[in-house]
Amino acid sequence: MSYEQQRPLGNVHYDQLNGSNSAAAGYYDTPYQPPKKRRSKWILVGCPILLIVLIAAIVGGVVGSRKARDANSSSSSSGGGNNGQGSADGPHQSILHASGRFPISTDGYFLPVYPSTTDTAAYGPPTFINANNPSINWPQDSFTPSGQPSLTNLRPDRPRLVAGRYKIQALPNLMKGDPYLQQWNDIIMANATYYKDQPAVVHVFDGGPSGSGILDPAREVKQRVKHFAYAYLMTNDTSWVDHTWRELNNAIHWADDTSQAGNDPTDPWNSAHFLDCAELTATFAIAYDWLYDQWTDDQRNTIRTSIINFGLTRGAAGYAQNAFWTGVNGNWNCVSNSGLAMGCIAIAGDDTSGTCNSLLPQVVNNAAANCVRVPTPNGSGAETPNYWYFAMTGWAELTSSLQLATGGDFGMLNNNPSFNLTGLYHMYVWGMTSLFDYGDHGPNKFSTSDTSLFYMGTAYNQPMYTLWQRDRFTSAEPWSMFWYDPGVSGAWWNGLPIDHYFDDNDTRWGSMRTSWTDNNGIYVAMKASNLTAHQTHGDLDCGDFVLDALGQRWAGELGSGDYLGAGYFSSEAQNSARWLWYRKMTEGQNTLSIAGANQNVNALPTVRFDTTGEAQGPSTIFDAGSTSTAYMVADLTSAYDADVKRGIRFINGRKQVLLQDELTNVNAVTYWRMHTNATVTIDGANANLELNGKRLQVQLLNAPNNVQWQTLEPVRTSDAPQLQTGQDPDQPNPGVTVLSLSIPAGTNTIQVLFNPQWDNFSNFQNPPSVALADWSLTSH
Ligand SMILES: *[C@@H]1O[C@H](CO)[C@@H](O)[C@H](O)[C@H]1NC(C)=O
Ligand SMILES: *[C@@H]1O[C@H](CO)[C@@H](O)[C@H](O)[C@H]1NC(C)=O
Ligand SMILES: *[C@@H]1O[C@H](CO)[C@@H](O)[C@H](O)[C@H]1NC(C)=O
Ligand SMILES: *[C@@H]1O[C@H](CO)[C@@H](O)[C@H](O)[C@H]1NC(C)=O
Ligand SMILES: *[C@@H]1O[C@H](CO)[C@@H](O)[C@H](O)[C@H]1NC(C)=O
Ligand SMILES: *[C@@H]1O[C@H](CO)[C@@H](O)[C@H](O)[C@H]1NC(C)=O
Ligand SMILES: *[C@@H]1O[C@H](CO)[C@@H](O)[C@H](O)[C@H]1NC(C)=O
Ligand SMILES: *[C@@H]1O[C@H](CO)[C@@H](O)[C@H](O)[C@H]1NC(C)=O
Ligand SMILES: *[C@H]1O[C@H](CO)[C@@H](O)[C@@H](O)[C@H]1NC(C)=O
Repeated sequence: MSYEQQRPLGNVHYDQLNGSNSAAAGYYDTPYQPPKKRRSKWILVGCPILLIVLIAAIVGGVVGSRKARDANSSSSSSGGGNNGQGSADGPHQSILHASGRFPISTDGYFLPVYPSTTDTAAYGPPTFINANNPSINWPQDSFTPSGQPSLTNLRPDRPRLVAGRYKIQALPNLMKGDPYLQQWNDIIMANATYYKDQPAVVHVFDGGPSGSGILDPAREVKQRVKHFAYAYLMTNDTSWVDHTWRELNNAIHWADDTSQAGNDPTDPWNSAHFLDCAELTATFAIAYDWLYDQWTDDQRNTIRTSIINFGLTRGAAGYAQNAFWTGVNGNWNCVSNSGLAMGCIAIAGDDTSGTCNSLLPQVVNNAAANCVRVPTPNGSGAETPNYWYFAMTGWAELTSSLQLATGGDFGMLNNNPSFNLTGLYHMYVWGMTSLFDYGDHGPNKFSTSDTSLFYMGTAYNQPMYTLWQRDRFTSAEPWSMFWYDPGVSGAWWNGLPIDHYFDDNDTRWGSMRTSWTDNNGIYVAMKASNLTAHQTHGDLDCGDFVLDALGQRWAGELGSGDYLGAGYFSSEAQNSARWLWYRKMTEGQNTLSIAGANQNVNALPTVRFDTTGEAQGPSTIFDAGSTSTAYMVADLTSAYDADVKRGIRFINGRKQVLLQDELTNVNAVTYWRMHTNATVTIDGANANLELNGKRLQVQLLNAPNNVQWQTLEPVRTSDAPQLQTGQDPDQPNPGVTVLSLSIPAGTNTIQVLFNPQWDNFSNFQNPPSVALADWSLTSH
């Protein structure tokens, strides 16, 4: 039986929880939005105050770190740190202390804003991990297994999960010298204080017990318990233990009331939707392990038997039944196995049931064969950029705990030789506002983050991952405190190419930008790959692109559809109900559709990508130069069963973007569609877009007869596949306009030029007309 058939109906249903069937469904599971636009139920229900606290904390952190930097400018650098006025004079070990945090603020999308400076020394080339300075490094772990690492030979001290005692002891001192650690600690403590004052997490079935379970509440409990347990470790204040117990006790008993539909006191962690069960198993494991000495015998027994009865035996049953998640290269495998392994490691030595004797090896071997395949051979996430977060959080929790507890990684690091590339995927899939967020966005993240990059940075000796991640606001969470390597030095952008082509059949896409440090520049990304093999989280989107410029997203994605819509996850087959929803069908993407039809799910476009290959240097000011360019040309014939090619490129030294489509002997009308939040005014061949006070001119060049701009509502055309009778409706997409062209049947070339209206640049050029087959690095 395929996993599609066994799979419960989706993960989580934001809209029903939220009380509104809002278009934001796709967005509010990702926290990376400007606060005013973010509409998570979490924000709506309880968080304005927290948000203010946080913003204050972030600003405070920046100000505070600048103070620290100023205070030390004379001792550790010749000219006052790296906010643009000085340079580090000596060997690089002083840079971290001298510099404080690199970003001077965050922008409207919470992305780091770097000071404009050509002071290259400040960013300390090369990037490296300075392992020899004890004042900025973790101490050595004194535990080394005798003989081969073994799942039955665990370290003698606790914690065994994520955070070693040797790190907990070293942290207060390291924090004093590292403004990043200090700031995260402050935010974590503030968040812990906020959570403790909230009522215990409410048990709510999302879409009913037969729907998608209790994943949101499970992850909220995990988020709180992580924070509370961390707060205890940092303060020895036992009230944090009491707050932890309150949440645990709640999550043991929240299904006791059997008059509520779906409640089952013997299965309060909802093992039918196993992610919920796995996340709660991990939560209880952390509480058990991190606070081991603080529990009464009764509490410890209760936590342990809950882990066994509500978590591990359910996982063992899943294995006995070959549950779908035991065989997939997606987040389900990583999260499920991680929870089970953490549960087993936490109770090892205390477990008289013997449940883990066979379960732990099974889980670890399974993860090392399946979870590790989430990164494709070039490092892309097998599902979507947002689902990557769930898979990688599970992977990092599991792998870091294995390493800490046993001294070994059991294949989690190197069974997939491309695993070390997946941090690059995450960096390149981030544009200058937000992710190239194709496909489903996934449920709310809560305890899920991208701080796995810290763990990867250390495990694969890739300091750039650590340097990139530490400037993200998402880093203020407890795992960061132990995964982060404070010995890093330099700038992640130093030497990093601005373009990258991810050349995998399953997820083939190109990422092109003007700079790593100027969020007002241009980011353009396009994909053209296998439409299946994405765990039913993809869209029919060959040729789909996003465009950022001037700090705005001009061409964007619509996000997830209705996870509880009947058939939403039914299959990736051509006739799947999934492809009848607007947000998943071809018309809902920024690409072409021939007479409204969906693309062929068996498409496998071929792609030509090239770049002049510039890498940014250590300066935050970067101009790739007037001959710099990159392009991606995709032959989309297999997607349409018609001769269709699409190319996108920079022209004019990366100041403009050209999108060109070539349609040859196409026998029906073709719709060119782009979704935008901008206000669109049409002026002949120009569509003038305005968004948050910024402007983008979209110019139609050499238009064939009668092809002209029009604006449409973000809904399907009458030509497109229609919803079936009784099928759940589309979500509305308020604020979104479709900029569109109708291209008549026959042979046509369509050229669209994007000109961002910077204050300081107006030297736009009209490119020559060059067939896609002749595009090269010097053709324009
Ligand atoms: C600042 O410099 C002083 C003197 O060198 C040193 O003792 C102190 O630890 C430094 N503080 C930080 C935050 O680096
Ligand atoms: C908490 O207790 C541990 C163990 O006794 C000790 O090492 C640590 O310094 C204490 N931390 C604080 C903040 O008091
Ligand atoms: C990406 O995949 C292509 C095609 O399989 C391969 O040639 C290339 O070496 C890979 N790149 C990296 C960085 O692994
Ligand atoms: C990834 O690992 C492979 C094999 O160990 C190695 O050849 C490659 O250089 C690594 N790449 C990165 C970016 O670490
Ligand atoms: C990608 O697909 C093509 C066409 O089916 C095939 O020839 C090629 O071997 C595939 N590449 C990989 C790495 O699987
Ligand atoms: C124009 O100035 C802004 C702000 O100083 C800068 O971010 C941007 O890169 C500049 N644009 C161009 C095209 O030079
Ligand atoms: C596309 O994905 C499917 C799985 O859905 C796989 O069977 C097929 O081989 C893939 N195509 C290529 C060319 O890799
Ligand atoms: C509109 O803005 C929201 C919030 O920033 C974003 O998530 C979405 O992708 C945008 N939509 C489009 C079509 O650009
Ligand atoms: C405290 O910190 C976070 C994130 O870490 C920030 O996004 C806030 O959202 C706040 N919240 C959390 C995490 O709860």
